[in-house]
Amino acid sequence: MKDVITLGDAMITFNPAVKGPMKYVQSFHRNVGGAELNFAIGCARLGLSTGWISRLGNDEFGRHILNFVRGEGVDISEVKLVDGYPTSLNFKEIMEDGSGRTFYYREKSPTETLTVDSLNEEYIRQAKVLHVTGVFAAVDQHKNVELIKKACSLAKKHNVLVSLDPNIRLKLWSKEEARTALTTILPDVDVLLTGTDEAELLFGVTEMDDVLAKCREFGIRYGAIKLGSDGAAGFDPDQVIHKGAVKPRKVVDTVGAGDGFDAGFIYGLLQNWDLDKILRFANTIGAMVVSVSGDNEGLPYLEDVLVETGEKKFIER
Ligand code: KDG
Repeated sequence: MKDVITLGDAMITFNPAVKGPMKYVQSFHRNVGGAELNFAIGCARLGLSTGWISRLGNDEFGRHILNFVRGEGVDISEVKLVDGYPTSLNFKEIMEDGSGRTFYYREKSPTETLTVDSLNEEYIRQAKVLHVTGVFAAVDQHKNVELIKKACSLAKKHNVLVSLDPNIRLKLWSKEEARTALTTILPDVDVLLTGTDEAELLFGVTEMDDVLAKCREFGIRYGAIKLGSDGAAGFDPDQVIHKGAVKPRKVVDTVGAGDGFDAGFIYGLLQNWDLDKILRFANTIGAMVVSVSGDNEGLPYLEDVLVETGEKKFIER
């Protein structure tokens, strides 16, 4: 039995060795990225049993990602290496303030070979949570939206909680395409973990109360609106709470912070923590992620988060 499963695209992420405009960067560090994969790694590091459904190119980069994910303790029994589709690449530009841009080379993603028929119902049935995001939906819109909808409907059939992070990447699709596609997924969503811009794009409203009303309309029971340096507002069936941000030691690279937040939120939900504690935990993880370079390198182990929140004493080993 898995606590959490997710499905998505991954890529080799080339992190710049120096900050500043990419056209002047001479060398890069080869790492791994992908929103859903970052989430899976975050969950696994916290101690959740986690599975990732994907396809990678049958090439050296694909094998590197597979080994990396296996090493993180994420179940890869639903990942295959496929011929004819090179593993996707992503070059990152990071500016001095930690903000950045991404340059994708993922026109023909190996996940194009992941079809509705390849979904393993049993794998979904045995999980507690299925996490999906708009990144995967956007990579191969027409097919992947159907695929995600099918995965969600199997999850609902077997009482598996569905969580969605819209994670809208406007390099991959237009606002209109994102809204239309993600709205068709919303009726199956139990947990929504979103940014403010994304909530506005999805629901056409900006005020928190209106966003929450929309969530309730769709039957979304839990969730959070990620407010960046203002923390997050969370809701459950009984309450809405705003929790201020945890100050990062240093903002080095903001990519992946939202995925880390999501992992923390789902972890807390599975522990039956109260909303206040969940938000504090998730915010702490977000702050830890931004203080390290890389999409998932800053994702903490459970013990590290507890040291950060002061619940555990740091023991030097
Ligand atoms: O959420 C972080 C991701 O955006 C990053 O790892 C790369 O999946 C990625 C993407 O498509 O941008």
